[in-house]
Order: sequence, then C-alpha cells, then structure tokens
Amino acid sequence: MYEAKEQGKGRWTFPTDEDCQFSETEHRRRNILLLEAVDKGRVIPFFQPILELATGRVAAYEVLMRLVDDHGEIIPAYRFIPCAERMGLIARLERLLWEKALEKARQAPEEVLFFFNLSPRSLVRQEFREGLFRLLEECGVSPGRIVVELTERERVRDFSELKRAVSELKDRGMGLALDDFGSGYSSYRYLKNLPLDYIKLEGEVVRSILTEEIDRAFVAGAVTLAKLLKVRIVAEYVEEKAHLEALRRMGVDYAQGYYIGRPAAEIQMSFNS
Ligand code: G
Ligand code: G
Ligand code: MN
Repeated sequence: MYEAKEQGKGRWTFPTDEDCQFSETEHRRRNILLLEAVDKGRVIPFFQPILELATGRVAAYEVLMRLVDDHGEIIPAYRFIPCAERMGLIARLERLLWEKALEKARQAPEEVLFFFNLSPRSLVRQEFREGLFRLLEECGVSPGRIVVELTERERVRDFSELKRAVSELKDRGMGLALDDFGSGYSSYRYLKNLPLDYIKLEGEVVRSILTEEIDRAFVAGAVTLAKLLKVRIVAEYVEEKAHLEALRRMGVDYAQGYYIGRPAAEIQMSFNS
C-alpha cells in the first residue's frame, strides 16, 4: 500500500480499516506518533509555492502538514492524516500547524496568500473556527491572506453545517478552494453549492495534458466553468516546463508542482516561471 502511495497521487487517501490495521505494530506505532505529536507539538508546516501564470510571481504557498518522529525523521501528511481524522486528533494538529505556519508567514511579503487544507471535521466546530480567527488577530495576519482548501475525502454528515461554517470563513474575508477537482473526492455538489474562489485541479489530470486528449479537454472544461463561476484555477503537479506553458495557453490562472518548487520547511522565494 505504501508503495502505491509513493508512486504519486493515484494513491489511497481513505482511512479504511485496512489502513489503520495495517499491522498491529504499525498501527500502534502510528497512534503513539500522533499522540506524541499533539502532546509535544511535533507538527511542522511545509510550504509549496503557487505561481501566478500571468505575472510569473509566487502569489501564494500551500501549507502542508508534516510530523517529526523520535529520530527526527519527517513524516509526510498522507501517512497520518486519515488516521488523525479517525482518532479525532486532526483539529488539534491543524491548530498547531496554523500557529507555526502563521509565525513563518510573517517572512513573506504582505500580498502573498497562504492556502491551508482543513478537515471538514475541524471546520464545522465553532470553537475551532473562533480559535483560528483569534490566532490570526494575534499574529497580525489578515484573514484576507488565508485560503481554506476543502476536499470530499472525508464524508460530511451534514452538508448544511459545512455550508454555514464556510460562510463564516468567507464573512471574515477568507478565501475558499475546492481541492482535488477531477478526482473522486470533489463533486458537483461542492462546486454548485459552496462559495468558491479557487478550484484546484487534480494532479493526475494535469500530468497527462500533453499526452491525453481527455485530460486536455477536462482542463479546458474546467477553465470554462471557472469563468462562469468567477473562480480561479490552480493546476497541481506541474512537474515540467512544457506543462506550465500548456496550462498558461489554456487560460489556467495558477500552477503548483515540483517544477516550480517542492514543499519545504522554509518559505522559498526563488522558483521557475
Ligand atoms: O503533503 P502530502 O502529499 O503528504 O499530502 C497528502 C494529503 O494530505 C494532501 O492531499 C493534503 O490535502 C493533505 N494534507 C496536508 N496537510 C494537511 C492538513 O494540515 N490538514 C488536512 N486535513 N489535510 C492535509
Ligand atoms: O491533495 P493535495 O492537493 O493537498 O496534495 C498536495 C500534495 O501533493 C503535496 O503535499 C505534495 O506532497 C504533493 N505534490 C505537490 N506537487 C507535486 C508534484 O509536482 N508532483 C507530485 N507527484 N506530487 C506533488
Ligand atoms: Mn491541498
């Protein structure tokens, strides 16, 4: 299973039983890792640049959660997020992540935005949202610089509850992005019923735009849709210059991926455009 993950994004993301029962030892080790991460604050933000294609400047960074284990090894999000959600620890991890990320955000120019992935489970909790608003105020970061990314990886029980939570973020001035558009986790319901500002195109679609007609058509369709909805499009997994140029020609607004910059502990200012 891990092998499948390492190969890229077609990888599992579901917190299935199989996932958490991977092996008794593995399972226990991961639980301990998560509990300790919360206890000792072993959460670190990684930052990946998002390039504005029209100007060639880095307009934003996506903040990605990492944990540090006993040996100082860095654990990527896909290894623990589903379990953290199942264990009910995600909100505390996300809270810690925001604290650390916002501290670093001060190094970036005023106009740079920060995209955070939030679990719907955290988002629907009012005290969690209020905590974030207070934190932003304390750190002196304007809510207008924050964009929250949502996916449907985790099913929400009550969609109207999620809608209310999202409206509150928007009222405070935050932006909203639909993540993983083009995967099974990003549906028409979200697209139609949430006040989106950005759509993030699933990396696997972007990767094959030069070779597969259907993926090119999908991107073109998304661009048309984005114009209608007045939202902007971010393409993920931009790994080569040729892809970047094709996306620019197709009218995609932003690009993110290894070609531009890998996720890193520091906010990098140099990049490929
Ligand atoms: O960085 P990595 O490729 O390991 O990320 C895997 C997945 O984990 C991504 O789909 C991303 O959306 C998710 N992820 C990363 N950071 C966070 C976070 O802070 N909160 C939540 N809920 N998901 C995150
Ligand atoms: O689901 P989400 O879009 O949040 O996932 C983002 C994750 O995708 C990042 O955590 C990062 O590890 C991974 N990623 C970012 N850019 C690239 C890329 O160009 N290629 C691949 N294979 N993975 C990427
Ligand atoms: Mn994301």
